[in-house]
Amino acid sequence: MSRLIVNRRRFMLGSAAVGSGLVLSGCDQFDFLGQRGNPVRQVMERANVLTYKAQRTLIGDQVLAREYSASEIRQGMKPNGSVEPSTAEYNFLRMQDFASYKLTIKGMVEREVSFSLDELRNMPARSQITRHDCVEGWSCIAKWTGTPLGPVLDQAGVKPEARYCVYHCFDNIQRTLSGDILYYTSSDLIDAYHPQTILSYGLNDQVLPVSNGAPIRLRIERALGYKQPKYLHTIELVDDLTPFGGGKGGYWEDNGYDWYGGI
Ligand SMILES: Nc1nc2c(c(=O)[nH]1)N[C@H]1C(S)=C(S)[C@@H](COP(=O)(O)O)O[C@H]1N2
Ligand SMILES: [Mo]
Repeated sequence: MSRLIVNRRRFMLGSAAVGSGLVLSGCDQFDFLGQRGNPVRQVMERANVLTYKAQRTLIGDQVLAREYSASEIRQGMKPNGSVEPSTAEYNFLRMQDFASYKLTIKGMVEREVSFSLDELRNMPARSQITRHDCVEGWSCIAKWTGTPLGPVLDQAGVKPEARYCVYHCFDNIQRTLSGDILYYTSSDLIDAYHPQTILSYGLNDQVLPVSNGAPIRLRIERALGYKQPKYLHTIELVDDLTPFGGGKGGYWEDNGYDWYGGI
């Protein structure tokens, strides 16, 4: 147990260092984390693995996130990050009310499969009222409706060597001289198959609005906000996260946030 406490302390030190970096250096806020040999980053990376293992051990695989009652929904879901993707591909789909949208499951699967919005809406549905926690320090309770991801993955047949799902999104979260950076994140298969992990198309009993990720956004209820990909179009099964983006398993993860992002 004392080892765990020591590791936790190191994790806190790592987070504190990142926090002050955010405040102090404005636009260059994440630059030091881009240097692979940076000692702060190394401490954080070790700490991330430790917290992941500690949380998995302490919390267990299938424990549910707390669900709330309808009376605890106090406001609309605050939109955050990308709220209106501007890529041509997304605008084209949006113009037709997502009639030609497809969610694709590919990578380490027996067969690549794609589903239209109607097909997803006709699959078994689940609703859950949960609290979304953003690392920026705000929370929102909202009702999410969608179809559980696990059975959808089963239709593709996940190969035994797959270890992660990479979630690819339509929105250009950042524009750089070398082109748009599209939002992505990833999870392990435990979170992908968790009973509350849903491909959500409904929010507070309405069709999911564009600002919150239409037509499909994933909910991984035991994880922080940045692990809840909006504007999702492809789920890729992989055994290695390093080939994607900056190699850390997600847009925010590439910029220094913890990969697991558990709460
Ligand atoms: N595609 C995409 N997904 C995303 C983001 C984003 O910018 N683009 N932002 C993330 C962050 S940091 C948060 S807090 C939530 C916000 O979701 P909301 O707009 O429904 O509140 O979405 C997450 N998923
Ligand atoms: Mo967030």
